[in-house]
Amino acid sequence: NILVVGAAGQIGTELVIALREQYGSDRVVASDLNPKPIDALANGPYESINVLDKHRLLEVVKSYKITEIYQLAALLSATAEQKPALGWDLNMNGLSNVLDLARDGHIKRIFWPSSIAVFGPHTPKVKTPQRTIMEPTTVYGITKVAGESWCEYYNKRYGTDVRSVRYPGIVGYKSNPGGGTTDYAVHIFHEAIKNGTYECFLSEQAALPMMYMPDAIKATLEIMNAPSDQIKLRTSYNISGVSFTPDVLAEAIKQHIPDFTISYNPDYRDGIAKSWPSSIDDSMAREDWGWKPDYSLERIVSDMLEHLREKAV
Ligand code: VAH
Repeated sequence: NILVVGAAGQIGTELVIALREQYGSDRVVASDLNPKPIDALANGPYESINVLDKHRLLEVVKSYKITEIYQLAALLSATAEQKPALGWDLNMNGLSNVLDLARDGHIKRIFWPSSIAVFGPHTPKVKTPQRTIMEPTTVYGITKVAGESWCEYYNKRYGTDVRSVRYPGIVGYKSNPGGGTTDYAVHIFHEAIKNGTYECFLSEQAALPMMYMPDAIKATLEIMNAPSDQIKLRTSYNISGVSFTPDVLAEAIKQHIPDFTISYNPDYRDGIAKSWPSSIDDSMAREDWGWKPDYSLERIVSDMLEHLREKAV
């Protein structure tokens, strides 16, 4: 059976939905800090877990006969800058607790998300290669670089079958983002529909690698279902979807909502965005396990607006 830790997060929620569709609701246990599940997680087993509590983790693994864990509990880039110590503790020790379950033979396979946040101001920004200068300047990015090497160490030393992708910013309509620098790319759609205008916390030229949630979920399930010998990288794979700046996204929205307006009021998150790449080279993921994205920016915008308008009525 499968356990998703951090299931109430932006990606976790949609992963649970996709995994329950694929394997049946009863085989996918959703977990997060809150005692009760959010609505989207209520159609199957749910347990309250703090990923820092290794005894609680083992208790749930045993009672549900868990063989695979998706470890998504973490502080994202913006929040971790506000709480550096918690960011380090949760992001590193949460990962360690799950890796130790595999090392000790309690589970067989782990998915752990890395991020384009592993890259920093000295990394080549365009078509950032799989192997290059890292030097992240955020707490979140530091924990992701360390986490990637930690995963590779567990794989090499203990044979731990842990797999990982470096998510770009993710855009989706079934869940809300929580504390990321790329969250503007979700908020803008809600504001465009509700108020016809959006004040962006990044500057208009802040180009970032982004991906539609269906592509992110596809990549996650593909890397987890690939035969182990195809997973040549046990740090984390670059994956990419689209890249855009806030003003390009705003223009694409205006094709559907002509009088939509955007204004810019950059805050500290603009500095984080400027330290990250603008586009990613994902050729190794394509070669090793057949990755390729389906969604263009135009399709993302029309699909987001269509679904959010339905929800808004
Ligand atoms: C964040 N959405 O903004 C996350 C992600 C690449 C961005 O890591 O922190």
